[in-house]
Amino acid sequence: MEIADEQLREMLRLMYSIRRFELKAQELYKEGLAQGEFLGALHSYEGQEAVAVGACACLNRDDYVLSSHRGHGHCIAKGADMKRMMAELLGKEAGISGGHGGSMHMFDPDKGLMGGNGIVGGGTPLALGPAFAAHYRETDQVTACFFGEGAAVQGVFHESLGLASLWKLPVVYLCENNLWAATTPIRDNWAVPDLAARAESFGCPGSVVDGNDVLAVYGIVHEAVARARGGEGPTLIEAKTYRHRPHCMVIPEHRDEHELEEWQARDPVPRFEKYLLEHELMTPAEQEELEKLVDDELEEAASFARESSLPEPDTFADCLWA
Ligand SMILES: Cc1ncc(C[n+]2csc(CCOP(=O)(O)OP(=O)(O)O)c2C)c(N)n1
Repeated sequence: MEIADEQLREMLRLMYSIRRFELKAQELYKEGLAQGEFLGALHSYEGQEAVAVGACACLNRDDYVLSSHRGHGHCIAKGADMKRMMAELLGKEAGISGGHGGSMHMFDPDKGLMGGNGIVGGGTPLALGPAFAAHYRETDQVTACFFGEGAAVQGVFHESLGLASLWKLPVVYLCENNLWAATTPIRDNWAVPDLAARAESFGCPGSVVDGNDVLAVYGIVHEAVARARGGEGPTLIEAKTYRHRPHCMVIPEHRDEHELEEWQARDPVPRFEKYLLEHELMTPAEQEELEKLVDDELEEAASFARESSLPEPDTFADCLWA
């Protein structure tokens, strides 16, 4: 598995972008609260960057992504415009969903982004739609479906995997196991140590990967995408990772701080940055330049979002992509 140096640096740029986007989003959220606004739930992707970036690096522009409620990272990794994403967070007209969706409902069909979802596990059956369409039309498009370990105990997840496997649909089901489903720890959620064990019952391959290692994620998803394009059907992948932030800004934190510290020491972003520097795939000056570029881009995105206007109420019934 060869990845060009340029693509490796692009992967780091996307990881920086996701991390900075989340930090800026939290800033805007608190700014809103201070002004007496309530912006609803905001699920941070901070800590999970390697999963979205490693996986989406294996996809083409016209491949599809089904995201979840924790989906900012998937959107950025699939190429969505961060200015429009930031405007969407604030419910502005220039937002990626016209200000009608907010944090959990960002869509960009031109980039294959089929949206986030407030229903836990809701993306798993929806992924069958574009996957079936690609299969029926005999295109070679693949659908990647991201969901959490909490979604993997929903009945619809099992129905979806069974059907995808039976019909050999080109889907990659990617479970981001961040050990917590809101306040429920994994030990109270799963009777199996690894989700991959369930793959056999669906009749598809399953594997486990270190979700904080972007290159490991890339490697495993690359194989799954090749299987899907080759007509061999779905693959179930479990990426073990951790979210750095509390669940969604509005539910009190229940995690042990030592657990958080332990996982922060395995932070995927500095880990990949160190890899590129040590392998001389990037100079320290290039790294600084990249960070600055992303910081500037996020400042610009935040100003764009603040300055954009709210949508007119009578546009709420419009279909944005008809
Ligand atoms: C069907 C459904 N049940 C419950 C909820 C409330 N809820 C929102 S997020 C969440 C936890 C989801 O955990 P997981 O799938 O592991 O994703 P994570 O938040 O860890 O990324 C729950 C229970 C919901 N939105 N939808």
